[in-house]
Amino acid sequence: MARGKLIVFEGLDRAGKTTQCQMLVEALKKDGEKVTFMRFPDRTTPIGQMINSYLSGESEQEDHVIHLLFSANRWEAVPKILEAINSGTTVIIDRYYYSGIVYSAAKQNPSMTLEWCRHPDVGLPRPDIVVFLHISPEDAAKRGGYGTERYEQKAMQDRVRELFKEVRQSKEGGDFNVIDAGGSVEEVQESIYDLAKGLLEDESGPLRTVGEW
Ligand code: 2DT
Repeated sequence: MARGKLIVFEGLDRAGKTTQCQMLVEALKKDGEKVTFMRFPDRTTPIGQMINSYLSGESEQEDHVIHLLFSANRWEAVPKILEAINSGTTVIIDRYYYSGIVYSAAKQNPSMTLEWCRHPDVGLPRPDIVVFLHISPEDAAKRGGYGTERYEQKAMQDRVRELFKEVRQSKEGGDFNVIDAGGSVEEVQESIYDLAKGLLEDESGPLRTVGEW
């Protein structure tokens, strides 16, 4: 039996990640594919509840601590991810460690470079592809204001945009497939669906792990 694939969605707020992710899951299920959906942060676990309380502003955490909690929230899901993939189920994830490193580095804490932020995630399952939904600042603005959670402010989002660019230019940039998210929901979905179908048809080697930069 072929292993399942690991597909991650990333992008800025307002790019339509969650909608597109869920549409892809439904479309692939309709085709009879075995797929499962996950998202990070997973706010349902005890660690996830601490993250949720931080994001909503109910609690404070030191910058490094919250960074490590986000990473721990991924590590605690690894057995589930591997089990699915090994049993032939494709795992589709809304945000992963790329969000983890860029949002933390965007805080501009002097000891939290992209490289430092990336360390705790080294060894995680590495996605077969990253679907990066690209949206211009103008189009993002047209889609309405930001929400009320921590990080949902323009200055932070501008830094996140720049840092995502750096990640896409790094050694693992080849994993990224940049999709223009400025079109209609249906147009964007069509490009993503084609990309995912191509991947599912591909023979693939063993699942890789996230390596050092
Ligand atoms: P959602 O709006 O998608 O629930 O994201 N974030 C996310 C981090 O700072 N570090 C991480 O590791 C992850 C996965 C991005 C909530 C916010 O959490 C940020 C937005």
